[in-house]
Amino acid sequence: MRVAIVGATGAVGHELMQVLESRLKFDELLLYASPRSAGSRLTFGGQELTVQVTPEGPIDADVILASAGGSVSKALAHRWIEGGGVVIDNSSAFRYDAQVPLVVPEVNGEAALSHRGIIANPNCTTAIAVVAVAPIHREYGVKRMIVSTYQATSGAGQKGMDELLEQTRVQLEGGQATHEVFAHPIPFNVIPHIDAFQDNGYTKEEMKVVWETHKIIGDSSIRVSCTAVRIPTLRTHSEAITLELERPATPAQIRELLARSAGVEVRDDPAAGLYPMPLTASGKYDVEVGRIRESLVFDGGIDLFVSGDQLLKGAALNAVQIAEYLQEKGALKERQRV
Ligand code: A2P
Ligand code: 11C
Repeated sequence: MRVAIVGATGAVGHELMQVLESRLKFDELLLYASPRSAGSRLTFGGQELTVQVTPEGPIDADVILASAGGSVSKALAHRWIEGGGVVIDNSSAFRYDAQVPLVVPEVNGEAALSHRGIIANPNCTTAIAVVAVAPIHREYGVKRMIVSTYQATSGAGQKGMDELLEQTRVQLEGGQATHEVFAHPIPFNVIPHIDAFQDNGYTKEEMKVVWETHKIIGDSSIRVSCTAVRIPTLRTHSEAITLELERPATPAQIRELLARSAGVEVRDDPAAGLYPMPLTASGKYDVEVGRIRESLVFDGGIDLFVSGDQLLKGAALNAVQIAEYLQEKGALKERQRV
């Protein structure tokens, strides 16, 4: 089996290589990026591989993990799969296309089997939320879901992390922090503005949480509202989530349910200082869930807090899990050499 990464030099590309090394069984890796990086060398499994310019035609690989942005995927993904490979796309280019499955393997893995060459990897904020919320929905029926996010700078890629580090240094040295990636200077700030504002006053990031939660969980009757906020951390998105439920649940029942749910680590002992945080969730495959308590607003409802490494479960890990799922189910097509 041959795997290709498009966007190999980016923040998610870097994580894809780490996750691939530790998980998927395959024989050969192809690395692609923009012409800026062509010829540069990256190490994988002790070997140096050369980054090539992303093809504008078929890619000779069984699985193509794409993370080079929506415009690149939109323009080229249909060409890449002409050789019979499947694209697992980390951008938002195809997520809302009815023909394209949007997959979090713990929640709706079987949806991946109906792909027609392209499978979408969800928005990171949504992926992290549904790992915790989907088991609760299955057992207790979620009626309403209110989400407030605390999103790391790496959500905006390597350049987001670079801006946080550089501008923090500028500010600590007495200078005036500037901004290019974010809407305002990010050091010592929080910014309630991720992606473009829509006509309804919500941002696109916030609406992605609504649209994608519906598509992944497969129930568009859930009322979802989100406020998405950028904070000055490097990685891992956190989210405060309030749920109104069809059937009342106690915090103990939710703790017990989540403790046996795939992809979740219950970290919930506030008296001992144990709750989800970027500090502990970064680098982990599981999403940390804690602060599980009775809602004071919805009778029988639940409040909780999650922290999930959005470069992993929100991006690279989820994409590799989809590839693993296809491999396990024998759902990868016989590749035609191109
Ligand atoms: P490059 O490093 O050559 O610019 P991030 O999300 O961290 O910003 O990374 C984006 C990734 O997408 C990088 O690997 C980047 O390559 C790649 N990329 C950006 N634009 C293009 C393009 N037009 N064609 C192919 N790859 C691209
Ligand atoms: C952020 N969640 O933190 C965004 C990045 O839909 O794949 C991911 C955007 C997406 O900025």
